[in-house]
Amino acid sequence: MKTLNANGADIPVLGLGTWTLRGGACVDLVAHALEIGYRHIDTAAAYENESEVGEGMRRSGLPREEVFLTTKVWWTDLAPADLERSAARSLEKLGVDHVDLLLIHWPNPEIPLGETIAALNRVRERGLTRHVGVSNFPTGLLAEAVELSEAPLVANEVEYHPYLGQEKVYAACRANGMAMIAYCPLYRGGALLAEPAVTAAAERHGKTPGQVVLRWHIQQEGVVAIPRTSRRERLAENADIFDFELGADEMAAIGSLREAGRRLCDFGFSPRWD
Ligand code: 1BO
Repeated sequence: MKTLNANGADIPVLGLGTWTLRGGACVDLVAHALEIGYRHIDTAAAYENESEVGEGMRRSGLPREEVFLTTKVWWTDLAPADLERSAARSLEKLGVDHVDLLLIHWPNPEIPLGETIAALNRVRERGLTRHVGVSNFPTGLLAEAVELSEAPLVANEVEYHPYLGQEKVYAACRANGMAMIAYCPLYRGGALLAEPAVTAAAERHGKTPGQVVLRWHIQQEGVVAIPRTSRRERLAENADIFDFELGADEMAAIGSLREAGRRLCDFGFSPRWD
C-alpha cells in the first residue's frame, strides 16, 4: 500500500474508516480489509468498536507492525487525567500495546488546549502511541495546537470530499508538514457519485465513480482517504485505485464541485469552521 510521510509518520494513503461499524460485521470487515491489502485502520473511543477492530486485526494474522492503527480521544475526555485514561482504555480494548496515531477527536473550548496537548505528548512519551495529531480542527485552533505541541502533529482528520473544499485547512496542513486525513471521502455515495465530472472520468478510465473520487483524494499531495463501507465487496473496489491517474483537467473539474459547500458532519459541539 502506497504511503505518504507526514512529519516522520509513514501513513498508508488509503485506510478503512470504521465509524458506525459494530459487532461481528466490524470484525469481519477489518480482517477482510487487511487480508486484501489494507494497512491502515481508523477507529475512535467514541465509535465503541475498538474491541472488534482489535479482534479483526488479530484474525487477519498480520504482524502488528504492518498495520497503521489510529484511535481518538473523545472531546469530553480532554482534561489531562481523562485523556490519559481514555488512551489506556483504548489500548486495552484494541488488545495492542500502542497505536500508531492518537488524535484529539474534536476540540473542546471548555478545556485549555495547552493542558490537552501536554497530556497527548505525555501519552506519546510513555509509548502508548507513536504519533499524535488532531481531528476536526479549524485553522486557528490548528495553529495553536502546532505551537503548543512538543512532538510534531502528523495529521488533522477532517470531513473532506469534492463537495467540501477545505482549502484553508489543507493549506495549513501542508504548511506544517501534516497529512490531511479525509473522512466521509465519498460523501456517503449518492449525489456525488452521479456528478457528470465524476461519471465522465469513470467512463474514460474504466473505473467506478467511487474509485474516481478516491483517486481524486489520494492524487493530492498530503491527502489520505479513509472510506467506510459495511460491504465486503466494496473493500476491494475502494482499494483498486492505484493503476490509473486522473488528468489535471479531471482533477480540476471534480474539485470545482466544492461550490456546493456541503458538510455532512456538524454537531452542537462542532467548532466554528473556516
Ligand atoms: C462524530 C464522529 C465524526 C467522525 O469521526
